[in-house]
Amino acid sequence: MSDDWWKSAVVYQVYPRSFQDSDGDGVGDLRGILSRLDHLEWLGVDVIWLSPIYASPQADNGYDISDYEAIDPTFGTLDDFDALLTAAHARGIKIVMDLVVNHTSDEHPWFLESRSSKRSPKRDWYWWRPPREGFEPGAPGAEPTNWRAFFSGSTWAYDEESGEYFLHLFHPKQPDLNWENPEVRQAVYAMMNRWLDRGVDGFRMDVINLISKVLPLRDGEPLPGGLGNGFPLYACGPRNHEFLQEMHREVFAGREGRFLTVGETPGATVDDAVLFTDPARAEVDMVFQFEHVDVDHGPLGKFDPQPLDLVRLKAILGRWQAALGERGWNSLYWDNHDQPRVVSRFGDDRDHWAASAKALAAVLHLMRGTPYVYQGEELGMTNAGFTSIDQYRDIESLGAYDELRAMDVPEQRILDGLAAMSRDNARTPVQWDASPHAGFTTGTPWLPVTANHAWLNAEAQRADPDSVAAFYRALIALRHDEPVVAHGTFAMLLAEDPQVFAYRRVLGDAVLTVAANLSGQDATARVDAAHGSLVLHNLGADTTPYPAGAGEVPLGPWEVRVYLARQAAR
Ligand code: ISL
Repeated sequence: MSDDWWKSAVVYQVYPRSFQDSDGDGVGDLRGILSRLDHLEWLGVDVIWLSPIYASPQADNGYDISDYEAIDPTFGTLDDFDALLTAAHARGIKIVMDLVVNHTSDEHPWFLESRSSKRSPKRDWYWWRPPREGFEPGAPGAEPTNWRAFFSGSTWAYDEESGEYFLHLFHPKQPDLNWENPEVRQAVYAMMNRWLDRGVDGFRMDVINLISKVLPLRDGEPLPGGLGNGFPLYACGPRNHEFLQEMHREVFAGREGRFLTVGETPGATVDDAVLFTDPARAEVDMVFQFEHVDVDHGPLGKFDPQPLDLVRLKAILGRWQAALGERGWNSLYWDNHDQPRVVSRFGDDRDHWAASAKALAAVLHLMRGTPYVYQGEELGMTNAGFTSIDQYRDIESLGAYDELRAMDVPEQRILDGLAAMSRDNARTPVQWDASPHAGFTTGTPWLPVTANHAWLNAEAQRADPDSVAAFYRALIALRHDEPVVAHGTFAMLLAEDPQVFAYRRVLGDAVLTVAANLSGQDATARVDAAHGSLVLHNLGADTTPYPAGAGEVPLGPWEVRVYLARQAAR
């Protein structure tokens, strides 16, 4: 297996809470995942990325960790984990763990110790600061900087005991670790090493571009509402690359195994990503960029979504394709546990549900990079359809609701924004079958199962060769069988076309042409001729070789055609 085996791999993200429950408590667990490995093997994925299963108060569904080396009882035991790892490996599937080390839970012993006294040896493991000069401790405006937290409010929480504030870029239950302190870094590396010794195959690193803050901490540009934008002062900060190179040396460098590392890097530019992923720099294999999933955010932010501008989306993805590939590497994703369902967001989940799910899958998977499938995406699962605030569980959604209400945004507008964009859209239980709770649990699911599971479910789709799931399976097989998919060059075609997403991949004598109509109206893709066979198609059984006419591919609503030709190397 070569060092860059992950270039031809497909990763499947499991969000354990919503994947499969085995004990009837309504929350998914490790034994549940074990019982569904058949599905993942059938799909053909190479790697599972497991969202956090560590001990956690679950304020942010496990992204608030109180013990990095224990399994949360909700999900099972270390024995259950080992059994899952062994069973996955036996099927040739690797497991990549979520690594959440920008912050811990406020219930982590490190933080409890840090909080216990100003003289605690771990005081400096977190970011403690006195109130702003001239302000009474705890008084409005006394926060050490004006930064706005990701999930609403200030990034600073006041601790009455010591009269100081601690930093939390996310929720107050997620205090930021101080990566300037070498003991913190060594503790993280030691923990990572123990997981690798246990047999895991790598890490997905949560917000790993936020770990280095600009010193001294200072105010950001003012935002409407009184707080400020600290983002430029902690995203891709001054020591970010140094820390990742150190991590690589301390954790991965001496090991024999073949790992996958992917850094989650909100706000990273293409130039940042090249630095993070250039193999010569030994940082991470790839990063999750956000430009393409922020494309529809409106003036009020994420919960103010705008119609998709396809030309803009293609320009963003094309730019990432051009910059990463020879040097550095892309990850490819539409969905994860923080994003709404792509078929509801960029597709058409009413009139062209299956076709649009497949067309979006094809344009994503056949670009250059490593594709990620988020659980249920392979079934074309849709947004949750919640209409009232009581139905939401996600702290980001609940925080945004309160904040937008306080800004006098009309309630219906907020609810529409949440219905389109809430993270809970991705978190409803996986729809395994048509039974009352979709085969997810025998109890009451922690978040309701979407009603369309009666017809939209894995059991039905695995029996149907034309299903969305069968199409994902074919895409994954194509990547495994045809090296041009993983390794070919990329050229965007028809960049200005507002309906068609088309591109060409070339490797040696193989030429792969992808033409997709991402609209509900007929379209024509004028892509220059390269004779070949139709290897994937999402509508009916047409196998017309390309081109049908002179370099013109007629495309019905949401139709995608993928042609593979062999020709003399260019
Ligand atoms: O989902 C988001 C808000 O729109 C993102 O800003 C998200 O918070 C950001 O991508 C970081 O996400 C990761 O870290 C968070 C956690 O809540 C997310 O689930 C995780 O993916 C804090 O650990």
